[in-house]
Amino acid sequence: MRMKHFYLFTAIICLISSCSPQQKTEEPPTVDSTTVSRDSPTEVPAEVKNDHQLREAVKAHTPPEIDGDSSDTVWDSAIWYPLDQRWLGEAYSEEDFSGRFKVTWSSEALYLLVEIKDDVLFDQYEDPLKLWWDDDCVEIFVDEDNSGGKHQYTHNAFAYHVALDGNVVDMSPKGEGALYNDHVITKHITSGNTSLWEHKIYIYEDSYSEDSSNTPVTLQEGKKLGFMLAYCDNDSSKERENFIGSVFVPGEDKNQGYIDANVFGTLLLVDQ
Ligand SMILES: [Ca+2]
Ligand SMILES: [Ca+2]
Ligand SMILES: [Ca+2]
Ligand SMILES: [Ca+2]
Repeated sequence: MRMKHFYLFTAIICLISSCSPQQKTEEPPTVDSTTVSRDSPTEVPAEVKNDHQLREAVKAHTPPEIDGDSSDTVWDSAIWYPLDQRWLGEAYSEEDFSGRFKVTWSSEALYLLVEIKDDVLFDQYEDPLKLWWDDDCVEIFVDEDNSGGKHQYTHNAFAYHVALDGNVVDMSPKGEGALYNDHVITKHITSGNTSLWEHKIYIYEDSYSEDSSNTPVTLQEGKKLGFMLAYCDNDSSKERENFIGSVFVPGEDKNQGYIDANVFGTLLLVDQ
């Protein structure tokens, strides 16, 4: 009887121990595959833009006058968005830089009010096409169809650098800087350390060509634009000291906006 019990006991132990490892080997792959499909960004095709930082821009029934004065009625009702994401440079003080902006639109264009507090305004290169990103400038990123994707040497998206002297520069498909002064009407007024910039931005499709005449798109309610804003702050250095944007950029290298429109936020045009 004792031996019988022993065999029965041994058989039960064997059964438990032979089942148990099987369960363990089956479970991990199931967990792993779930984890990969849910969390791995490499699973998402690069050309599909994720609508992160989806914000609404409310239509202006009376567009603002571009004069560097924010007393226009439409600005009263628009909300401030922060310009506070450090993309390049060391940590900075409030006195060194702080910024915020408002946005609105009409069928004709997008409008921006940008308030920048910068202790030193610096324009070291008179030539607007020389190292334009190393002078103090407002940088406006626009992707007309919110497609995302690479745009450095194409017009899939634009990165307009608006300089203190009013010149508007972006990298052209020729791989060199070009003036796009008729794309962005700009005016700013500086009082003490605070500059108030107003911009009217005409929106062009990716079919834009330097070699032909181009018509800006007519904006409509419900349209989504890829959009973000930045400021290049230089106070007297050879190269810009800080680059501060309106969108959180994941990863180590946050200076991605001039290459990749996937990092742009998304602006939804609404009419209230
Ligand atoms: Ca105004
Ligand atoms: Ca500064
Ligand atoms: Ca595009
Ligand atoms: Ca500066």
